[in-house]
Amino acid sequence: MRSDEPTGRDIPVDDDLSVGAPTSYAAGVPAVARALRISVDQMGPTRATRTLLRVNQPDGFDCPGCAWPDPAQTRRAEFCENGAKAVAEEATTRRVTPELFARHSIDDLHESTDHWLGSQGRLTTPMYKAAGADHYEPVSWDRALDVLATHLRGLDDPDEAVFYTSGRTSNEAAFVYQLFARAFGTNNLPDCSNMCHESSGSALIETIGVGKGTVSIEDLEQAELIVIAGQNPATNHPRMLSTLATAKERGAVVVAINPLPEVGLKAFRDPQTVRGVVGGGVPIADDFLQVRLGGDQALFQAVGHLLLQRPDVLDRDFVERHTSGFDAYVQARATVDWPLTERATGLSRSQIERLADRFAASGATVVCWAMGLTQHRHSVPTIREIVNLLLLQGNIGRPGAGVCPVRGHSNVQGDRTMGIYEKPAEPFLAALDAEFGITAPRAHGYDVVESIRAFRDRRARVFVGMGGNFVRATPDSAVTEEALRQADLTVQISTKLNGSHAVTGREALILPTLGRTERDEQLTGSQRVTVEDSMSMVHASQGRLRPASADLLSEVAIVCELARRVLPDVAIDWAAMRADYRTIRAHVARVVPGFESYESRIDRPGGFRLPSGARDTRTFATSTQRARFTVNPLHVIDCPPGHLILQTVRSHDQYNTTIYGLDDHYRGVHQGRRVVFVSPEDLTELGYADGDHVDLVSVWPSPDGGTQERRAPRFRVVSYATARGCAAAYFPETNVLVPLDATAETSNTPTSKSVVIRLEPATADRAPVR
Ligand SMILES: Nc1nc2c(c(=O)[nH]1)N[C@H]1C(S)=C(S)[C@@H](COP(=O)(O)OP(=O)(O)OC[C@H]3O[C@@H](n4cnc5c(=O)[nH]c(N)nc54)[C@H](O)[C@@H]3O)O[C@H]1N2
Ligand SMILES: Nc1nc2c(c(=O)[nH]1)N[C@H]1C(S)=C(S)[C@@H](COP(=O)(O)OP(=O)(O)OC[C@H]3O[C@@H](n4cnc5c(=O)[nH]c(N)nc54)[C@H](O)[C@@H]3O)O[C@H]1N2
Ligand SMILES: [Mo]
Repeated sequence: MRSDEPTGRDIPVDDDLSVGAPTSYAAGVPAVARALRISVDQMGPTRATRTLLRVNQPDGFDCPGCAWPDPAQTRRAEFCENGAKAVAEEATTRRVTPELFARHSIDDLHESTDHWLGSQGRLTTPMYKAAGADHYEPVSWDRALDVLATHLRGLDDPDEAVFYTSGRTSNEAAFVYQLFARAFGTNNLPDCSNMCHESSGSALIETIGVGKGTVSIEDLEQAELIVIAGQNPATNHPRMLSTLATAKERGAVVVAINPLPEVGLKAFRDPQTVRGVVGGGVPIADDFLQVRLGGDQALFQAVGHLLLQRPDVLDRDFVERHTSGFDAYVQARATVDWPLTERATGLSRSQIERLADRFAASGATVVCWAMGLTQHRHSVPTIREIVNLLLLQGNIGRPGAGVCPVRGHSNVQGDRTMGIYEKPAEPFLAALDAEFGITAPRAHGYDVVESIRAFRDRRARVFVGMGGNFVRATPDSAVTEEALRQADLTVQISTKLNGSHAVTGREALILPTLGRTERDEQLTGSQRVTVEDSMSMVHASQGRLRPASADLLSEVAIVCELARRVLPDVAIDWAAMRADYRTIRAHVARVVPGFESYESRIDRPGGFRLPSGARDTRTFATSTQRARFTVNPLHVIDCPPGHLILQTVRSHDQYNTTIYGLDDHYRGVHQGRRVVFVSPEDLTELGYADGDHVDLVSVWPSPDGGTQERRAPRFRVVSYATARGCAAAYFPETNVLVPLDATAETSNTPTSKSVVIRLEPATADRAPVR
């Protein structure tokens, strides 16, 4: 390593951390200014302007930020501050070249912050780490793909390979990727969804027969009541605030349910309207229920009880014609244990009654939610209770009403539709077999948590990551790192450098790929791809920028070239699919219901909406062929005295494990990330004060009957108006605290929003890198 070169290790961590007051409104002109500053910094002024004007336009590319849909009338600038950051992160002119890998050993990279790794720029060349080597070296594509193919062909069993996907992958790439995995012989297709909305999918499939939301933007705009539980839209889905502002103007009531008083739920200034620029902004939430972490199930049960006391507000006709299980639900909700409900929710009975009144008064209700509801032990029952509430008033399958799980990654929903799933349904596999003349495996594969266990126990030997940052995004960082290091080969198909590149198996590959903003040239010319948003709209996306390097392959090309090498005897024309993505879409149209006339329907600006029985015709593909009321035992998170329940959240300056910057503007945190938010009352009770430095220690029952402890050192305490008994800190720094076995029932999602911790005086006098 050259001595004049600063490394990620040398960057001081949190020396400049400062904490001020949270802001009082979201977005507005300061947000646009921040977006432009970041874009210009990464791309220069010309490229920044040209690129940002193509985000979410009919002839442009889909924003890689979040999965919030585009309104029917696309405005000239349909992006937000955080979308602009996501674009800048990808379209940056900075480059990672082989010299960087020559200068920095893998250990060096491992000791660098995620922020530093990401800010090195776009990956440009395939890189290989040989067994025993401590550096990556450049390698040709031919050799790289041969290394991977040789490993895969050498496995004793196809189930020793794991094929992970993150939700930025296009429909086309996802389809060929899962096809390859299944033709190879495994359903080991874990994805980021396993850590994200799996609980929503599990609950919705069972109860309404489709694992997706049932509303469109128009429904939100027409709703009379919108409930937003467990979501921080100002940071994570900023364009949703424009929709909410429109709904408010039409008279909708908005209720926010959250342990944190998130700023965007208070007031929003739309930077794209005159009023947003000069005015005080639109207040969003009419009511804010400061629920305790994990208290939503108790809340929704109590509201269900209260609604049942008022037969006049029920939709009898809907209940009789379209649902099952009503009588059992009525019986289960006949009484409510108010002291227990108040303890579980941290809310007063009158607050809960007011919410029930709002449901009763509404003729059309939408419930939106995100990670605050999906990452608890009892997430699936909690979401089932939302369905119960909506069914009572017939709020599914009619305008202005429905369920709205707000998705994260821009194409995470599409990837699942394309078959990225470890537990595929039989009709999908049968259609795949018929189309390609293969016999796809029927045994379920590993999800994310099971994959980590499989590597830990040497049941899995080859890891392939189609995007994402598996090692940093997953729980129990120390255990996960150790597990992945056991692999024979780890392969990351990536646009940017991240922590997963620094935790390798015996051998490792980095395969650099095109991003969504870039031109994708194949034999038949420039290709477009498609994505599906949170509201089931499928539309085209076409990048126009010159690729970050001449040596990048598209995700589709990588999979097809690999498949040709691994499966020479399988009669699938991979080359034709690579050469012309229309060929892939023609296959999809025959395999996946709802994609008929795929090619012509994506010519239409805005694309097309996938059909949904629940939404369109009130037909419910459940075990009873009706929408199902369910009875769910109440779960209250058990938190011993002197302990807090910790939720792990995103700051305003990150995209999952990608750290754009060190500010959490809306919450008043600047130039640092190792903070823990605790209420002033709890701090006093626990004997700490704002500004103290503490270690976070999580406690978890160990198999031998004792307790296991995990420690995340040195966090600055921030006195903050969160719910009593609850704390918040950022991930991925806190993933080390989440035990691998702490997962949600049914969905197996890590419980990243309910980690039982205690605070201890900091043991180190300097913050660690992670
Ligand atoms: N800029 C940006 N955009 C993103 C992302 C990003 O990292 N950065 N990530 C994308 C992805 S993959 C996803 S999944 C989404 C995530 O979007 P969010 O779900 O909004 O993300 P989190 O930061 O995890 O915030 C969880 C919210 O739920 C609240 N909450 C936590 N626990 C509970 C609870 O028990 N009950 C209730 N009622 N509320 C609770 C928290 O206080 C917080 O407001 O955003 C997507 N968009
Ligand atoms: N403690 C805790 N853990 C969590 C969560 C939490 O709330 N708390 N949230 C969970 C959630 S909701 C999610 S979705 C997961 C996210 O898990 P992942 O999706 O695995 O993680 P990301 O940080 O989104 O992945 C970022 C990397 O993706 C790569 N990338 C970006 N764009 C592209 C592309 O177009 N193609 C390819 N091939 N690669 C690309 C880049 O190399 C970048 O470094 O994390 C989960 N982990
Ligand atoms: Mo997510």
